Amino acid sequence: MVFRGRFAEMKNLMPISKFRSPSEEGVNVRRDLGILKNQRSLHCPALKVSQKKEGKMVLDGGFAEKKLMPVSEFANPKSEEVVINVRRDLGNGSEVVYMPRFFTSEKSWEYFRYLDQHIPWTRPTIHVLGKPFLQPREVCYIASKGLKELVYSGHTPYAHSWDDYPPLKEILDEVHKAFPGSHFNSLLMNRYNSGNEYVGWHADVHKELYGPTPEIASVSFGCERDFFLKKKYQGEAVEEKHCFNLKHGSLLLMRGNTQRDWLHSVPKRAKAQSARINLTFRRVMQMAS
Ligand SMILES: O=C(O)CCC(=O)C(=O)O
Repeated sequence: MVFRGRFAEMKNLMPISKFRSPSEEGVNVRRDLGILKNQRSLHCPALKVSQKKEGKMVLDGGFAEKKLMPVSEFANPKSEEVVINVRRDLGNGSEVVYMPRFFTSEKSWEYFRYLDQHIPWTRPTIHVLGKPFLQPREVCYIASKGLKELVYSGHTPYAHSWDDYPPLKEILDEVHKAFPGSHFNSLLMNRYNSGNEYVGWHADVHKELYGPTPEIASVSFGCERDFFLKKKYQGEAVEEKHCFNLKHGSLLLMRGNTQRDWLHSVPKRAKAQSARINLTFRRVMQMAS
C-alpha cells in the first residue's frame, strides 16, 4: 500500500502493525484526506454553522471518508463494512489518531452499562473567571496512588482507585496494547446525559501535572458526538478546524504538541438525545517524595 501526502513526509512513522485495534473487524488504514476547502454540506452537521467562507476544514472518519475510499483496496470481505483508522498530522509536531471501532458494538454496550450503573458520577461546581458554575456534564476521576493532585477550574476531584473498577483496568490494558510504550495512570470520565451537556474549548495544559507534551487517549461509549479541534492563535480570516464524529466504542489519541497548539471541545447538539460516556486516560507525574 502506498501512502501519499503528509503521511509519506512524516518522520518516524509508526509501522502499521503497531497501530491496532482489539475490534475483530478492524482494518487499519492510515489515510490523508487533505484539506477540503469551502465544503458546505458534509457528514458532520457542525460544519454548516461553524465554517467560515474562506476558512478550511479537515474531515476525519465517517461518511465523507468512506465515499473517498477506493473499495477494492479497503473493503472488508466479511461484512462489506469498512473500518478506517485515521492518523492525522496537524503540523508542528501535533498529531491525532482516531480508531472508530476500537471496541465492538456489543463490548462497548457492556462497558456503557457498567459505567452507567457503577461509577459514582458527580456534577461539581467549578469556577470560571471567579464565578461559580455547575459543570455542564457529570464526572468521575480515577488515579493511581502517589500522583500529583488534579486541580482544574478551582475544583479538586476525589481520586478513586482503579482496584474498585476492574473493567476500567481492562479498557486501560487495551489502550496500552494499541499504543505500545504508553503508560497512562489516571482517568477522567465524563458523562453527557443529553445533547445539552458539553465541554467548551480548552486544552489540557498542566505542565506540572502532565509534562510539556501530554498524550491523551479518549474512549467513547453511547451517543455519537462531534469532537472539534481548532488551532490556537490563528487569525480571523483563516480558521483551521478538524472534526471527528466520535463513535460508540471509538478511541482517539492526541499527542505531541496538540495541547500546546490546539483547543478541543464537544459542543452542544440538539439532536443528541441519549447519554454518552467518555473516558480520557492521561499520565500524571508522581508527587515528589
Ligand atoms: O468528551 C470528550 O470527548 C472530551 C473530553 C475532554 O475534552 C476532557 O476531558 O478534557
